[in-house]
Amino acid sequence: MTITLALSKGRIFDETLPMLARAGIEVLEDPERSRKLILPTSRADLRVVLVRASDVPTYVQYGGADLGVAGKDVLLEHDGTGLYQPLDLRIARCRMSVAVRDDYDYAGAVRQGSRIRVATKYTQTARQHFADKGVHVDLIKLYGSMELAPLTGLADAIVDLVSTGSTLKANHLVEVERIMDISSRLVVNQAALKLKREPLRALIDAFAAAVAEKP
Ligand code: PRT
Ligand code: MG
Repeated sequence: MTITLALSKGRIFDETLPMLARAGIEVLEDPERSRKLILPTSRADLRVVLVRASDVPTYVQYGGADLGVAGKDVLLEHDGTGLYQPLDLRIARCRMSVAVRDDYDYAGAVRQGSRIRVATKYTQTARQHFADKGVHVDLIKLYGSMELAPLTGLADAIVDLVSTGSTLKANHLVEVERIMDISSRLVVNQAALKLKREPLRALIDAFAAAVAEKP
């Protein structure tokens, strides 16, 4: 019975690696050097598949992978049917925030009840956030480089992930609201959890032990 773990290249892969190592599992190929999308591990019954970060829930939901690691940002935009989320891995941490140009009076616009144009990849989360605040927004869906939107006049504000804040700073943007803290979660296919119960439970427990060891 082979188990397939879906990861995205970059920070999620890099931060999941040490957690696997604590469980005695080594990924046998480096995704930055190889063009392979299926990577063997030191355990014959476990393989890693590399997918786009936003595709991880889809792979797991439809059984293309038994489990995966996905950011809360991605999961909130995805309909969670068929996904079991047993664990916050506390990796790839950042926050989701509202940011504007440093010369834009966000508080004033909100106070006056103006309609604000907001560009984001995270339309569900943004819609919910502004609805909760009673702020009227027009949402513009983007797939990347959100920081550019306020600089070009496409939008008044963006909703994006912030980690060090240096991307905002480099583009003369300021964080005006923190919406929520973000970290990556383990997601498991519910049908697989029944069919491959023993090995999946063991893996989830190993991840849980690795999380518990984290400072
Ligand atoms: O890059 P790609 O388009 O393939 O997909 P992706 O951007 O969804 O993947 P990836 O690997 O970049 O991010 C995977 C997950 O890491 C996200 O879903 C988040 O849960 C998490 N994460 C943690 C982050 C960041 N920190 C982060 N800083 N994802 C993105 N960023 C970006 C942010 O969007 C902004 O452009 O980094 C920039 C800000 O960083 P600072 O340090 O300058 O503030
Ligand atoms: Mg990225």
